[in-house]
Amino acid sequence: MAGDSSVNFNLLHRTCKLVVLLCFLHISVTVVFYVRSLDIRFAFVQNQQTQHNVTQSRHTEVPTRTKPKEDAVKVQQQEGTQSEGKKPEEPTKRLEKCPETSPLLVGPLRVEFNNPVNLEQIKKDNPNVELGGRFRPKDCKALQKVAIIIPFRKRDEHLKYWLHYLHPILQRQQLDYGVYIINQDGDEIFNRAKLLNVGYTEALKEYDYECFVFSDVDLIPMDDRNIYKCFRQPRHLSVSMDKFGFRLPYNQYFGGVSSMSKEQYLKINGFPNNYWGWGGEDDDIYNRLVSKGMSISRPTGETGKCRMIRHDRDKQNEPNPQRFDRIAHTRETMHKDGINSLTYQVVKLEKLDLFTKITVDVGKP
Ligand SMILES: *[C@@H]1O[C@H](CO)[C@@H](O)[C@H](O)[C@H]1NC(C)=O
Ligand SMILES: [Mn+2]
Repeated sequence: MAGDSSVNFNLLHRTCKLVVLLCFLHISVTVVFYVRSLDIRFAFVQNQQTQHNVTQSRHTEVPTRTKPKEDAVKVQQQEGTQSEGKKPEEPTKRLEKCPETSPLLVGPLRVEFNNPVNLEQIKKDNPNVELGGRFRPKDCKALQKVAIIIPFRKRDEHLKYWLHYLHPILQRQQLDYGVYIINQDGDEIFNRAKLLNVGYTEALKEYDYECFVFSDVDLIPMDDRNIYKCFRQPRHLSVSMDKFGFRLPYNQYFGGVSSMSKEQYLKINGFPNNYWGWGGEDDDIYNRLVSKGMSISRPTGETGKCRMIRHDRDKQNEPNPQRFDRIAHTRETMHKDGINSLTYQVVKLEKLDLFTKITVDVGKP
């Protein structure tokens, strides 16, 4: 009787051990394959980023450089008006939250660059924009505080158009916003992503911004329902550019205009500081987002239409030959290269009527 049960027990014990071992084996195999599939997916993404640009440059590099003359310039009068001659509100007065969708939006807009615009006129057209390019709605409390960061060097003509078109749009969107032009000092090779990091840092010194829109100076939205604010996922706003035939050039494209909340930005350690020259930094940012489990939110192709002001390639912004290699290693480099390793010197800080201009020395490669 006693021997019988010990045999049973032994058998049971061995079976259990076997089962546990099998489970363990199963889990290990699953984990290994899961990790490998992640890597493959990631490699696939990078391959697409690279593929697109290699074919792109073969076919279209030349045509984009051919049309140098622009700037016959036409101003399009926009009736972006706030309520007329009311007395300024008491600062203590409690405002109601602005509605989820602004009632001031008008939808599709005409955008053209045929007539010149001048700063004096833009200032007159936007009397409610305050020093430094700040604005907040008078009659309601904005849903988000948005800093608009624009990397810049020697593009004053483009900046005028940007201000002319964007100030009325942003006011109609009822945002509490500020415009920051981050001007790279000197003639060293351009570093877009590092300038964006500087903009993030400098804007936060001034106001408690919770959302950051990163925009090229030459991109103008063609629909004011494309809201320059932040969403649950990082947002890509310039989704159908005239330059790319009003289509996304590739699915992982994150260049042009994008927005990120403070949390989203910090989660990826900001942007890379070591992309000198043209290209790849936007793909690096995309890789950062994906590697942190985020996805890209976008407006529809219709709402997301925008125009780019035509221009030649800037001097000291040649395609960066290291960019393909860099974007292949984002995941290894992103934790030590980003907002935690940012260094720069502010050379000049100017509060102008329609924007804040911060001239910075970002160093050289
Ligand atoms: C690929 O092309 C896009 C669109 O011009 C650009 O924004 C991106 O930086 C390029 N990426 C690389 C790796 O060259
Ligand atoms: Mn451009």
